[in-house]
Amino acid sequence: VFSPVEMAPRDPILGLNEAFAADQRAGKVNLGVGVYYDEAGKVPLLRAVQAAEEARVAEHAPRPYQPMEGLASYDAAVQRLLFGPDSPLLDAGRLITAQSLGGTGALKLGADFLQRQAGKRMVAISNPSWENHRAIFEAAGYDVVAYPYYDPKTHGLDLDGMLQGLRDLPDGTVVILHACCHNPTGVDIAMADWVKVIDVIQQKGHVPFLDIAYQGFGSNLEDDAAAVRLFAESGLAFLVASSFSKSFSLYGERVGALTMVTASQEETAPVLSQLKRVIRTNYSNPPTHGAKVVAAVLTTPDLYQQWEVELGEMRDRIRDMRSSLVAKLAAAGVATDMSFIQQQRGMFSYSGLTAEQVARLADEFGIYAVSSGRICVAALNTGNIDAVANAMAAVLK
Ligand code: PLP
Ligand code: TYF
Repeated sequence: VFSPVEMAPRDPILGLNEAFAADQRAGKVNLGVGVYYDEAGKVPLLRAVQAAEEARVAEHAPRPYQPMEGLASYDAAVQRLLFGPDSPLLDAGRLITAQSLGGTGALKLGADFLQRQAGKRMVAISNPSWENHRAIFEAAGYDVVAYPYYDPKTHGLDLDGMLQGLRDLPDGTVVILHACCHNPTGVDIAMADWVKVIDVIQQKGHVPFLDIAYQGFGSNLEDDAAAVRLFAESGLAFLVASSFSKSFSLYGERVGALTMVTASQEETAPVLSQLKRVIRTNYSNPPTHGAKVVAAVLTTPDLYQQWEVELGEMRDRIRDMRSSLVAKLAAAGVATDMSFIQQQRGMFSYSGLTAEQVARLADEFGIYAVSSGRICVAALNTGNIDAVANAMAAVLK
């Protein structure tokens, strides 16, 4: 049974962890995987999370199965975070939220649901996008196409290309959109331009599927949800995949959610029943711990405030690293204007390094980045940034 099995290709991002681990050099730096590290180079345990966990452990609560759609208080809190506490959608009977295994799990639930229940076979992702978008939807049986997004000449958004690309897709295509802090480019869509994107999507009957994995890493929790809220105001039916891996630094607990906004109250019960079927036939019901912790933080004012402060600290540290990197690259003799790194948002920078330059960074300096040139700015700290800037300068010359 196993003899015909061939080696699968490595994940282009997670595969870097193995190469990094095998590197014996003391000064090695991993700018590959999108994880927030603190100034000490550690994955932080947020104080708000720790407080919620301590309270939870002290409860010595039993561990029954959860409902298929997960913890109700968590699902409701996710909706408030996405749409805002005053959103009319919260009471409109048009929202379905299911706790998921991270943002990845939310995308997979949505992919399976749309295929089985809406007959969807085509999905469009941005060019470029998070590599796993393509992989998840291909594995779910979709044809994956790309719409223009990033313009390497301006290091910015190719808005006209994007709008035309969306117009050129067959009507009713599922369109994956990064709600904020685009992975991998760090280039976001301005609010005035989101209006144009929504307009085309509406005209074409496309199915918007928003991916929000970095809420709080761009400007703040509210502003980073602005695109989601614009879609909410449009009256369209759409889907949202939330991930709390980064914003709560809870990567391994797999905390995410799929939210579906139906077009009318009548649609909600059948959609929920079919979503539960997708869940039941995949993993039955989700784990308890991460959702309990996140729900406690989101629903306890003190902890929420604490969390917002900690998110702000992470965001500010990344911003400091961006300006510092730009300054250090210039000081190291890089003649081209690298200030775009400072304009980009979220954890990543599309540095403009070529695959060859990225390979040299790893070979000659033990500095690992994604071959697309994406670097995780959140992995920089005052201890490694000089080495990174000097190495980047060396390969850019
Ligand atoms: N979507 C995007 C754009 C991401 O960058 C990530 C990163 O991990 C995810 C989804 C998946 O999140 P999770 O780790 O919670 O599955
Ligand atoms: O883009 C990243 O680095 C993160 C982490 O298959 C990640 O989103 C990377 C690859 C992958 C799963 C998560």
